[in-house]
Amino acid sequence: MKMTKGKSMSKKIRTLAWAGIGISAAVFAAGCQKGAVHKAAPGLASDAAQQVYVAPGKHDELYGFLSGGFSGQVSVIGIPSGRTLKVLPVFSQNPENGYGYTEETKPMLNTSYGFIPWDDAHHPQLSQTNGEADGRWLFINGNNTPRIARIDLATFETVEILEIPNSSGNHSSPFTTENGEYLVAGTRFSVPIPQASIPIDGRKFKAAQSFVSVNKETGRMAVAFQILLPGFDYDKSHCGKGVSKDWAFFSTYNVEEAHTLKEVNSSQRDKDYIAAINWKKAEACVEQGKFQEVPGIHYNNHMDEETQTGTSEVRTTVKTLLPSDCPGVVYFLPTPKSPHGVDVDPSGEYIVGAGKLASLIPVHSFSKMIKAIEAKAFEGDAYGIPVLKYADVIAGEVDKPGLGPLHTEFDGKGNAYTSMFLSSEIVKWKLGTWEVLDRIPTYYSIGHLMVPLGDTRKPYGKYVIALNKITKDRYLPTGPELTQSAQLIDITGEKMKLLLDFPVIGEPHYAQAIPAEIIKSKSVKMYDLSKNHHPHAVKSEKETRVERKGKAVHIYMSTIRSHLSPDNIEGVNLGDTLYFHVTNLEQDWDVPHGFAMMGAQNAELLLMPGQTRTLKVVANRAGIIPYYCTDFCSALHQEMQGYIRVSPPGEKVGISYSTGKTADPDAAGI
Ligand code: RUQ
Ligand code: CUA
Repeated sequence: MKMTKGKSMSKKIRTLAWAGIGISAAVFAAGCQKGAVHKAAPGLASDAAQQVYVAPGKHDELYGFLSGGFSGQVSVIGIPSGRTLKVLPVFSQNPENGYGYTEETKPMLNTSYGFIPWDDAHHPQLSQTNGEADGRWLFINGNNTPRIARIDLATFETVEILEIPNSSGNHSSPFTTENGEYLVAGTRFSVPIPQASIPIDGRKFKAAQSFVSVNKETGRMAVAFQILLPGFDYDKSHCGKGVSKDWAFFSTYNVEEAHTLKEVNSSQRDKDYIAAINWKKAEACVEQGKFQEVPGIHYNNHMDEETQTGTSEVRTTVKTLLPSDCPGVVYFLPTPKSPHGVDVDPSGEYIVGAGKLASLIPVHSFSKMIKAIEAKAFEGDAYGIPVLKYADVIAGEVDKPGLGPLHTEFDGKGNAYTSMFLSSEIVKWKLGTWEVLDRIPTYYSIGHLMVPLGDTRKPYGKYVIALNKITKDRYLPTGPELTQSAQLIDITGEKMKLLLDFPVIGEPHYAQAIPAEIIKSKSVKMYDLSKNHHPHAVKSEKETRVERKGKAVHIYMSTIRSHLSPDNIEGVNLGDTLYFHVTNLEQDWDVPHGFAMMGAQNAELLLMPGQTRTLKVVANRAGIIPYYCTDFCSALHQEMQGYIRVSPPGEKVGISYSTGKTADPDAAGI
């Protein structure tokens, strides 16, 4: 959680200071004071209210997608208002609509570890074509049980989840190549590959960095290949663009390979690396058969559009490429002090490292890197991987930017914005001259920041959003646990201007945003009932029925304003398993119905028009059990209900029920 994170970071700095490594106690104290509670919000623009005010009935300018962090979900907000529009269930079960509880959606959460109903979701990434966001899909990583999810931006639903084999902490993920060929997915932890029970000294650990292919038409993902790198820790990644579009960059820390007291032992050297991977070359080597097929069990779960049902496919191996079998595929760029973020500017020439513990921001030059590679000017190698010379590849350094740089975004006008966790601010600096142009405090302890489209070739450089780790006094107190906080900042002028604070859900790490126009008109309003090929769908009330199959009772139910059909079901026995296959027959926008049964052991169903979902319930109490619609759908919503008679052992009652007449929704709906 945020407090713990803040605390552990402070502890790390203090420990380092005592160990005499780079950062003094005075600096720690300064960071600490900054992190403390500020009084007002200095620098609030006088016209801020006008800039964020979206009049009732008016739409926001941009969609924002915030990762939920430990909530496992994604929230959709409007920018500039900061209003929450929707929470999209991704890795966590969501009782509100039954995601992860229904028979159709449960398969989405299958993994090789079993059914995992939660994850830690960090980095949303919009799909790109030619380096620009195309508004088709949003990808996001599951950090804990390595997975990548794909959300369809027409329906805003999670339609695919791919498990990443042989990865341990899918953190530097999922970042797209500029034409969407691959998502890169780096592992945070190194482990034995293949997994084995061996002493934890790290010497035999390896890191599998994955390249996930994305089908251009369907979006379907697959682990194309993995590259096996030395057993360091890997933090973030980003793909190149423009001149560097064939490359991907991963930050590393703990090149010391320490596996105890990491906060001290992994920070002994003054430089770690950024790994530069030539994915085009890797792809060619794989095509030439230079890979090994190694064990790597992983699930690929997909929501079928026609049947509206999720299925899991299991794959057992993965293609693995050893750098030694593909010379030139990877190089290390020395980068000061445990780099966290690695961000590529819109031209693709500059690669910005952000050493969490460094007192400068190093910017590498892609063209200098290529020159140094061609000249074979290496300072040595690490496990056979050539290490370039810092002086050869560095384009420039931003001097004294602040403390604790984490992430950098770009405005497309030649400026970069870096978040400073310890000094709790955003620092604006100039690409090419490296001079600091402006700084603005954030409340408090910023992690990621996001300029809409700020990691594409065409940033929408109007705002930057600060995603802060500590909230303290910014809102009314809500007991020990506080919401996390975001801040909207205007970056159109010379000086950054604070416009708005808004609370967020979970812990947004990274975020993405896209002009509303790109997505809005494609938004699906309902599912077409005539195209619903769910095996248990009903197309009209005439088809609604109850069927017994041994100890299972299948209830084919429909919802339409304002009744559930069938209702008054008899002939269910104690201990029977009930399958409520419920179809919402409505064909009108924004007319969902809900379904809940007293004592159901899972959640409700929330059915969109034209959708079928199945709730599996064990009849575990004899008597008369009510069920009803949970969504206030019409003036007669409260009439949408029914009963199930559950017979105790020994009572013999045959299946019976009553079905509704086909109602005219337009006549009934109010
Ligand atoms: S990471 S700030 Cu995944 Cu930087 Cu969170
Ligand atoms: Cu349907 Cu309330």
